[in-house]
Amino acid sequence: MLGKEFCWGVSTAAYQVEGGVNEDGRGLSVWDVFAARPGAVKNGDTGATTCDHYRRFPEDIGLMRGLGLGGYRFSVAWPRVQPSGSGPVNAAGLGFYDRLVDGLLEAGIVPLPTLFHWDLPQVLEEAGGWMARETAFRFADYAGVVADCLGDRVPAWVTLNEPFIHMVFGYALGVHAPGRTLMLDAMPTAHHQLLGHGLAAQVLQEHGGQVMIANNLTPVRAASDSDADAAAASAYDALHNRMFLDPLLCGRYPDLTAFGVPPGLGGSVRDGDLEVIAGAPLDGLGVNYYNPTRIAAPTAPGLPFAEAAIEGVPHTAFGWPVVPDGLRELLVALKRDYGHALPPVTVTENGCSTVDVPGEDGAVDDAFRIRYLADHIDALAAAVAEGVDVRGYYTWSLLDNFEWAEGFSQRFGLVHVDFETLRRTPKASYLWYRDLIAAHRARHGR
Ligand code: IFM
Repeated sequence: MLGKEFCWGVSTAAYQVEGGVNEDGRGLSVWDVFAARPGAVKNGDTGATTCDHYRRFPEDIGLMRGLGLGGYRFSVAWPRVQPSGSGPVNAAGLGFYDRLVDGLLEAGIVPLPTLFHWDLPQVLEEAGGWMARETAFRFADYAGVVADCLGDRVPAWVTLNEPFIHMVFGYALGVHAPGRTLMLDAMPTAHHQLLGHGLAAQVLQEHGGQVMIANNLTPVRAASDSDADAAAASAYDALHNRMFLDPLLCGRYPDLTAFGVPPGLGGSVRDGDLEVIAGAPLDGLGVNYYNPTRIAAPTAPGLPFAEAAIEGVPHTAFGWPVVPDGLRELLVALKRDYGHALPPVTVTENGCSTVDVPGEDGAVDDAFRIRYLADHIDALAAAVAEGVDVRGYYTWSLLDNFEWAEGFSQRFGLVHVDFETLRRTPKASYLWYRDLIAAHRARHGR
């Protein structure tokens, strides 16, 4: 049974929903530059307008109020606040988040801002991006600027969103901004993001805020009982999960020698860094869960693992396997592996893309999403019954939005967005989530 204070929320991110990229002195982000590259994003889509949340946020808060939400996780666009990534603060850009936070509080919704959801100011990318150690210090300065403005009304912050995905897609493979293809040489971006987290966490905690980080985590399953598959699965787990949890929760990096990475991540870890990363203890761990990963031994030289398909389960429109029990498995394993070092957990993202087309009556019947959400929430409740301290569940996402390299082709929202007219239409899943939240509240007399 989920407790009285359990927080039901939705998540979004700035570049995916805001639009308004030229409004009020916002600087360029790496995503503006990347999306302008021919072929980088499906159909040449960009986040220039997307859902126009920048202007339509009062309507979107109305939709959230209609859901009876406890929390809204959004991200702050660093280039709106500091167009050059450091130095002068853009009061008009910061003013948007000031109004957003006030609007949320008026609607009885707790704001949960993420400070970095992949839209680095382009000026910082030109100085090395997250490959440069300096970026960690600029991030902490920026966190202080935002906390000075919003800290009186924001009880908790998420520093980074999915540093693993940002490292791999943005810097190793180049399929996300900034589009660099460094492969294993991208490892320093993991350390610099985590160092930035640690430095920012100190600043945020000095402002009286609680600190979380949102990691994309996956339970890793070996494709067979063979020793080779087990070793490959363990290597993948070290890269995807433990590289971003062990430093935060235990103050050390896992063994990455299977990747040819010497201790100290190729020289990027300096004396004292791990104390900074683990030194401002997390008040909560954000878990973004979408699916488990099945791993086999490599079949070609290069990486020490190969990804294997998960068959016999439904798949989302994106082709991601739907395995709700993977969420229970993941949460229970976190408690088993990290014990008392594990802070309370919040599921900061979970959701699916489906092909959602309004019917003749305008309604969007996304039964697949309802089943997906219901089954994952059941899995979460099962983990709680097994003793995991889970404080909230934020579904991805409130609105259909700009899905990075997939542009507008993947719809994750509880609310359908017509990207021509920007008209919002609550889907069947919106009504279902509203009723779920109302029933939970009624059970707890709230
Ligand atoms: O849209 C993304 C989000 O930005 C980060 N987590 C996964 C979501 C779905 O791909």
